[in-house]
Amino acid sequence: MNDNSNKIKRVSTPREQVIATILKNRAFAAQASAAAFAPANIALCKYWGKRDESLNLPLTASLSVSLGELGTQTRISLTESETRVSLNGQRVDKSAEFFRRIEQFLAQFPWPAPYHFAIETRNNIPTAAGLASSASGFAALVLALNDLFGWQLSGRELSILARLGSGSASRSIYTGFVEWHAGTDPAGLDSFAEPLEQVWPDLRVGVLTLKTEEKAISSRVGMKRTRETSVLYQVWPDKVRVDLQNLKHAIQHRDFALLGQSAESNALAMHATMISAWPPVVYWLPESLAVMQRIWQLRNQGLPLYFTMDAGPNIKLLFLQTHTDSVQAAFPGVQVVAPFSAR
Ligand code: 2P0
Repeated sequence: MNDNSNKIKRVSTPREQVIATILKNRAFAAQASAAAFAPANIALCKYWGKRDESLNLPLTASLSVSLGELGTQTRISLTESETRVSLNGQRVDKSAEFFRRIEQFLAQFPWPAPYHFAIETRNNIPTAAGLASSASGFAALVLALNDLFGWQLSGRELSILARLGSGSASRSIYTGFVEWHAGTDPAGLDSFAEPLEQVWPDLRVGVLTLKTEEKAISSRVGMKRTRETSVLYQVWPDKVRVDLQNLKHAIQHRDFALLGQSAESNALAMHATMISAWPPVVYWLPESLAVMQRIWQLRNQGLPLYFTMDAGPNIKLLFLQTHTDSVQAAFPGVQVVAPFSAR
């Protein structure tokens, strides 16, 4: 072993360089504690596939709607001793994946001294059930850090930091309809989310939780495998381009049929790319398909009801406020969310 080995300065990673760029000239004087909420978000046009894995840079743009009061509340403070994390009131073991992801994320910041944190995080959505809890989790953490240190970062900077924790977290910095621009910069300084100005007070999202256990294949692994092995993935960017354009048109003109069809078709196309990956990535359960078939049946009978799905078996229904009773009658367990109602 070379005696000089421990004197060689470690080369900073691309992530550390991006974080250092964003935090250049920012002070690190912490207040006692800070807390922030970030909403979960459901993509109407999905993020599926990265052009850069180390920076969570997507191959395509995506567009989401946030889930109102469903999301993550995080309180953070500095501690003298080691970093502690609690999730929903339970201390998280240091060896747990949840702890390690937070610890690794924080380790990339240019702290002036070895800081330790006490982090209390609460999700009111099932963790890792395909309901985007890592998105609201990293967004809430970044918002809380910004508050703790008084950095006063812009929305764009917050979105980039959150993206480094989890891609979809870039969108959870905002409420309402949010577009995440793919960007072309190798460092990803142009890959951030922005809110759309339009609101749609009558829009409803119905969360149908069919399974709350952790999934066998993480989205990170699933999207990498899909990009590398699925022949259908080649047409995914074209599909996204069309759906994104139609979704924006639908939002602008409150054309619900166009919104529903674009979102449902986008989700099914994403799942088609996964199913054709090798080994196949299949998140559907028999119950998922049964729900889809019921939705198609109801729609044939005249109910304007559509759905979207993420990297899990759960289904999110899309409908308008006026059809809430019919949807609840058909799906008694549904949790109805009004993304644009006042909090
Ligand atoms: C989305 N998903 O747009 C898509 C649809 C899942 C299916 O964003 O590796 O947890 O942390 O960037 O953000 C889930 O992916 O992945 C996701 P990483 P992330 O909501």
